[in-house]
Amino acid sequence: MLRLLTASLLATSALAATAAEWQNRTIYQLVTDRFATPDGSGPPCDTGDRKYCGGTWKGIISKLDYIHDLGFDAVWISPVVANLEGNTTDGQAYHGYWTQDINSLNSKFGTADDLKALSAALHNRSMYLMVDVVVNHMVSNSDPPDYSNFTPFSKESNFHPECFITDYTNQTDVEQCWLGDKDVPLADLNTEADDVVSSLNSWIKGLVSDYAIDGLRIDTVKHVRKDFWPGFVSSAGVFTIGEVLHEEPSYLAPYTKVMDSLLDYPAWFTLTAAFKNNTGNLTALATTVWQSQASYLSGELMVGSFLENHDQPRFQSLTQDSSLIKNAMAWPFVQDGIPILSHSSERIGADHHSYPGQEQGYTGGGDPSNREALWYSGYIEDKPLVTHVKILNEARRLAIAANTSFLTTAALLYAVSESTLAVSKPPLLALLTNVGNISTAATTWNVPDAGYPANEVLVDVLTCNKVTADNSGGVLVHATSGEPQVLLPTSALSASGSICSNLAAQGQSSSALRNVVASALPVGIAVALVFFVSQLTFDF
Ligand code: ABC
Ligand code: CA
Repeated sequence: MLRLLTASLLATSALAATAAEWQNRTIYQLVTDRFATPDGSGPPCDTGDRKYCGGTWKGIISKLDYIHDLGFDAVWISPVVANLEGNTTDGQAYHGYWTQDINSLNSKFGTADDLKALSAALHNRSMYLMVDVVVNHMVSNSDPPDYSNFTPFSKESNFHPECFITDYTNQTDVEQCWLGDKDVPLADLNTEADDVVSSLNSWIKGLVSDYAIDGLRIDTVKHVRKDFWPGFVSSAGVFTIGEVLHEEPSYLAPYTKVMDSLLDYPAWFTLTAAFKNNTGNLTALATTVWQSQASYLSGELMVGSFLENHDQPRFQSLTQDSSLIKNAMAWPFVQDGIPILSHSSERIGADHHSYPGQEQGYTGGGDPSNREALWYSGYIEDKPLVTHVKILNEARRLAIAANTSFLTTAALLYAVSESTLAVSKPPLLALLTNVGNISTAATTWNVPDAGYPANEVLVDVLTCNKVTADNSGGVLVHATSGEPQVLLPTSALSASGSICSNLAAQGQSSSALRNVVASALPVGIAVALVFFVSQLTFDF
């Protein structure tokens, strides 16, 4: 009975709101139009056409088991509001970023009930819903825009005067001039005007509560004045992660004070450069991380870490080297911050060429060729990189369970050279290299201060090979074919888990179990509390 009540409660309310509650999660990013169709069909979808292909919220519901199987417990979906209809020189609004009416939903993706059902289906699996939102602009296919097409901002005075951004070093330009071009202008909202601000704030409050949204990904954050954000974020009342597309940690740092989290773009730039070939520089990645750890409000602990997204060329378009790919894919899962995997990441695998028409997608560069329909993949899980992702998710979960301060302790970066890097987040030690899979050079990670108990038995969870710490707890490991290693003590493994479970240390399983129970407890209490409060509200 209690179980039933709890389940129905979860179905109708947001599970969680705060940054702390998002921190132990991993996020699966999908492009709603390209993820799954409601009837399971696989219509043709040529990314180059830039047209709607048929993915919907109902489609996402039908494939939640797939996302859950991969080990993710949060899903970031495309913007949900009504967009510009019809064709433009840049195609259709299939990505959802071309807002016309913030008070209506994008009917191409489904109905209000469908979106509520998606939210409920996620909550029933104890997963979170993250919705992408845009407040910087409304989008038109004429210049000047026909402002009467916009809701509720139907007056020219709701917008900054038209000027396209030309100088990205001029912050006033970046904030008050327009993105896009004369063919598809992104009319820049006057976010200095009080009426615009209050409309946006009450809109976001309503959206979050109507659809029981657990968190927001906020678009184009650097294009709106910084002091707009605290009011918006507090109106939203849930976790917020912002997009500030810039290479420099020093540019992002002030934005870490106005919302919970930022996408870790600076590290993405150096991550990509570090692993795209064997002449990349891992020291540069470490330097970016050190700068971010030193200058962001919560260091790197609250960033959203990613290798791919819908705006950037897929990593596999830069290299086909399986070791480089595995190293780069490991990064978001082994560092500080919240791992995010874009739905394009897991599709590569030895068998991808068996899907007709996929060639372009698998080597695709940037927008729009990085936005392929996932239905071409058949959602097959038996692929090397799908397994890689599952293990990385599980390893992170085990590390969190084994160390209550895992999420609040900054990673230490060791053994840094141009070709090697060790990332220590006890009890996890990740060993990365960019020498590549044809490397015959002797590559060694030497981490004398890894901090393990003397002679602790560790396991590389990617291979289940054992590694033993030396008598001062240090680790010295040789790479094989440029593969990464992700080490955990056998005591952190779970005998009933899915990775290297036969190596789970005997006699340690009860302590591991205790930790799991301890970390599950607050969730139980929270659920009970929410239930209690909702009963109160109901009664009065
Ligand atoms: C459409 C077409 C594209 C075409 C483009 C011009 O127009 O589809 O083929 O190339 C949405 C759609 C896009 C669409 C745009 C515009 O709208 O998804 O397909 O492109 O109509 C966010 C979202 C993004 C979304 C929007 C708009 C914003 O994630 O999906 O796009 O709501 C800027 C913004 C950033 C934005 C991005 C697309 O544009 O800041 O928020 N993303 C420099 C600037 C960046 C700028 C970037 C653009 O160029 O500094 O601010 O991003 O490419 C480094 C430098 C960086 C530099 C990069 C490119 O290189 O250090 O500074 O970034 O070396
Ligand atoms: Ca703006």
